[in-house]
Amino acid sequence: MSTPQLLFKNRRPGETVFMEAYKATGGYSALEKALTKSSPDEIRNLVKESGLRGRGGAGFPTGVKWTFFPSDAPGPKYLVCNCDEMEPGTYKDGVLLAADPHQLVEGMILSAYALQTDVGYIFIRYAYERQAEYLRKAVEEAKAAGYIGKNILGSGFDFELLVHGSAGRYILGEETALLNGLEGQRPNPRMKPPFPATRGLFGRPTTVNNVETIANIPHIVNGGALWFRDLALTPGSSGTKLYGLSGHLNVTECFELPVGIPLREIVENYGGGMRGGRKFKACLPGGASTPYLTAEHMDVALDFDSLEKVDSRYGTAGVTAFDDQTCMVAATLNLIQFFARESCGWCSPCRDGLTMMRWLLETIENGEGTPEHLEMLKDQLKNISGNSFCALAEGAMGPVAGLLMHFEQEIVDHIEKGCCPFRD
Ligand code: L3W
Ligand code: SF4
Repeated sequence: MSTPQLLFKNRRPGETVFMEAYKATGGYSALEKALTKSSPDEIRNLVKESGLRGRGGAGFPTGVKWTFFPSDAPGPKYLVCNCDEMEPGTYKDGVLLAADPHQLVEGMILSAYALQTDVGYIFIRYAYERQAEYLRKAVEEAKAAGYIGKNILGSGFDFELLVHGSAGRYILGEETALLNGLEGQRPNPRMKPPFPATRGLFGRPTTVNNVETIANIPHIVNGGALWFRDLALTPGSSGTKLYGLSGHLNVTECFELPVGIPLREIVENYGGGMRGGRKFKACLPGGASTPYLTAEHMDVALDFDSLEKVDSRYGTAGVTAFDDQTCMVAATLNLIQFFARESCGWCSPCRDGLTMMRWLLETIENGEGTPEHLEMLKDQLKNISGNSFCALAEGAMGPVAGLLMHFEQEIVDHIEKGCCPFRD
């Protein structure tokens, strides 16, 4: 049975859907329905009952997050969409926005109505110039149609939506660094608590949600909570998910598939198997900060709970696959080089710990490692885990933990042979 296409309903290769085509397939019907028939409380309850969990990596239940937002508090309050997608192996939001930007715009207006806030920002990755241009056009079209502005559809609800470009560093995707960036400050992460829900942009209550999360809201309003839950394949999960495939697969595309689909289906059916007829060795299931899965995990369901049970994470569902000729030390080094470069330098477990980790992995990969280096790698993993100021360093430990959990023997082989066993 094929998966119902919600988010990719209007996706056509090389095309972008704007107002006329978006409306022709039911676009803005959820907004019209909500603003004329439902109270903000009813929309908030619907999202809670739908079981929607954040699609940006952490999987926090969206409806629960919205209950933290003090909708009745006087003064300015903000809704911010995190579109600073820069996690290696994660590109789903970029694909979604290149195909159908109005989905996010409609989702932002609906979410703002549910939260009762009158200003929204879409904070978009520096490199997503094309998507930013499409979004700005979609916002202008929505204004012209009376969906953004004063007294929207005669409901008395006002909403202003702004598109703001990011500065091009990974840390800006961390929600509090993003808020500093949006304020024009240096994007260091902020201490949590207070969470943005109580003290966010310009010190005011703010909800930060991912693009895919918000794009799901019009579909939940139209289809209902139960329908949305039933789209997932595993109990306790809900909805579809955008799976961005990359690495050594024959097909490296982005697919909309149910939450809970087994890894085997992703690799063998959608990914078309491994390139060159090689064997599957491992994958990052949800972006660069999630621990590896191996061939033993082929029948594991890809959802938040199932992946935690095997000591990994669902993350962003950006699945990067590695074949049996991949050196997992080199693959992990590549990721740590990225995280070490992108560290904001604010706290020493990350700034110094990732630098040390990069050096240890380089030493082992170059065949200069000793058993002491392996012990130091394990020590660094312990020292960094749970001790960094924000989630960047914690996330960077995902692949290192996976390396030690599943491929420690490969490290030992490097040390014993005095070279990388995968290099000629
Ligand atoms: C109010 C409480 N709000 C939690 C909110 C919090 C946030 C959300 C989740 O990291 C992960 C990271 C990456 N009162 C609250 C509360 N909240 N308790 O809930 O919070 P948290 O801290 O669990 O996660 P986070 O800091 O948002 C995100 C991982 O995602 N990841 C990253 C991908 C990066 C990108 C990118 O390119 N930008 O997508 C992938 O796996 O490692 O662990 O809103 O405020 N009591
Ligand atoms: Fe900065 Fe890294 Fe510390 Fe986060 S963990 S505050 S990115 S130094």
